[in-house]
Amino acid sequence: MTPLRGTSSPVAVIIPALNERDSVGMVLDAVRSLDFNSIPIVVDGRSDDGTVEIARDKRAEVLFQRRIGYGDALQTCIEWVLMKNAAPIIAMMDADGTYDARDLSRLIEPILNGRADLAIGNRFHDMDDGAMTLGNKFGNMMISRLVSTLLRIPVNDSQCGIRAFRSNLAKDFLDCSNGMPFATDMLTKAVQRRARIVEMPVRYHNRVGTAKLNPVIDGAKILYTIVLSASRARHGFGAGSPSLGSPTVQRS
Ligand SMILES: Nc1nc2c(ncn2[C@@H]2O[C@H](COP(=O)(O)OP(=O)(O)OP(=O)(O)O)[C@@H](O)[C@H]2O)c(=O)[nH]1
Ligand SMILES: [Mg+2]
Repeated sequence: MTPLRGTSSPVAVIIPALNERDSVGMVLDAVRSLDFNSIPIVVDGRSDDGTVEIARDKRAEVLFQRRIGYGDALQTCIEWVLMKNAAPIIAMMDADGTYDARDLSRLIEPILNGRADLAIGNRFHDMDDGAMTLGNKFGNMMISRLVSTLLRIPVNDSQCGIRAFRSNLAKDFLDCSNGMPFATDMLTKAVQRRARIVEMPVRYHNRVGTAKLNPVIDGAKILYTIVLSASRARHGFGAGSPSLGSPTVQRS
């Protein structure tokens, strides 16, 4: 892998967490052990199982989201990063132990070397047995096919939760869905900004702790969002190109 370029700034790593005490510490340790400087930020959904205390013990920034939902948590945190002007690149990954923090390096690399504005993982490349139920796998593949066709982007895993993007792009993500459809909304906004999107293979492990996602209810909401977003996107494609600077990252 090409070495990470630049020396000036860290990467903000947003970690949404809702009752993830059995995995959040491990995730933070893994982020800290990466070969670039990071600001790990746990954005909590009012956990009552000690998640926040563990995150604080690990010296992560801890934010409390304003409302409820996965998308609201991410938007709370993105707004904080932008307000603080904390990092030129923002990454995100779950607190449940499913993603491998080492894949963050792979995701930020195309952004650093100027090839992409947003990098998204593809879990179908390297998935542990049982990490995704057959139903979820099928649903994810169908949704991804739909997203990729409607938005005309080469994405095979549109709901993947490990991503990295330029902070300059992030303002557009602040009026997205508060729930799980946030993941799709982000892609729509990026396409409207004519951002360059790349997909990188990532690992996907079995979850620690209990799922917060309801495959049927959340799946239906995601589908609804796709149809809505796609029709909006078709009307918004003329919005113009982003003026995105060159981010750099501080190596530890
Ligand atoms: N702050 C916050 N975090 C949330 C919320 N809902 C889910 N999360 C976190 O967001 C991440 C993704 O949620 P998951 O329940 O793992 O959803 P998923 O990855 O689609 O589903 P699984 O395949 O079951 O893991 C996890 O780290 C959750 O703890 C929420 O409402 N608020
Ligand atoms: Mg998960």
